[in-house]
Amino acid sequence: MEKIKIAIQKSGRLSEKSLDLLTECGINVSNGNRKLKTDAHNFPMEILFLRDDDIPQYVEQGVADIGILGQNEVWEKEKDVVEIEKLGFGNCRLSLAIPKDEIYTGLDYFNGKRIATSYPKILKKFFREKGRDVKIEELGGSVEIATGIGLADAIFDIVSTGSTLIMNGLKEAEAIIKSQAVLIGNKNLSTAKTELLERLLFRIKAYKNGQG
Ligand code: PRT
Ligand code: ZN
Repeated sequence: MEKIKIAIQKSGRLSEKSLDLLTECGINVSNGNRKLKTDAHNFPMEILFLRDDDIPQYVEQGVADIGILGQNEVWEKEKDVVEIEKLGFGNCRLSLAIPKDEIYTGLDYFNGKRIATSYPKILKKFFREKGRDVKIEELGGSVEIATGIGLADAIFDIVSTGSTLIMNGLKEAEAIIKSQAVLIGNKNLSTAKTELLERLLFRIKAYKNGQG
């Protein structure tokens, strides 16, 4: 029988909750030693454990049929995939933050400033739409230290509680966009896989309704 291949984050903030969601959908996954992939016991599904950054590309290429990841990664990667369903966990926002002693004067503050981020495409698009000129410094991680070491004047990063900003002497200037975990899918699924996706979605929606 055909199986639907789902990509979830191997280890990180969304891993546990992605597996929990499958469990809540009545799909049993044993993942003792975090292999690259494993089969579900009681649903025609194969689970691939990947870095979240790679999931959009794999789903676009059809290496995975569907995937669970943060919308922020979907937007940044700009791959040709469909957003199927919001999942209600992994909530956060993408915000511009500046050194705490600076006086924030609105978006004009950022004119000509250097902004460090791991989300250059989202940021570039934002400032293009707002008609402001900024210099974007792309960083793979530890964006919150960029102002402290003199690499940038501001940062654009994921915020949830805000404590990382405070710890690094920063304050939130603008929350640009909200993000949460979503289910994405390949655009050309076979009929059999589409039916499996429908069965999964039915269970996800039932679970979300139960959650209120
Ligand atoms: O290894 P891999 O590439 O798979 O993982 P990753 O390190 O890229 O991602 P990971 O596990 O950190 O996050 C996965 C997804 O969780 C993100 O893409 C977001 O969609 C979502 N998410 C939700 C968060 C947060 N909340 C969050 N707080 N991702 C990151 N953070 C970080 C943020 O970057 C900052 O450093 O936590 C810090 C801020 O948290 P507060 O609470 O101090 O504001
Ligand atoms: Zn990542």
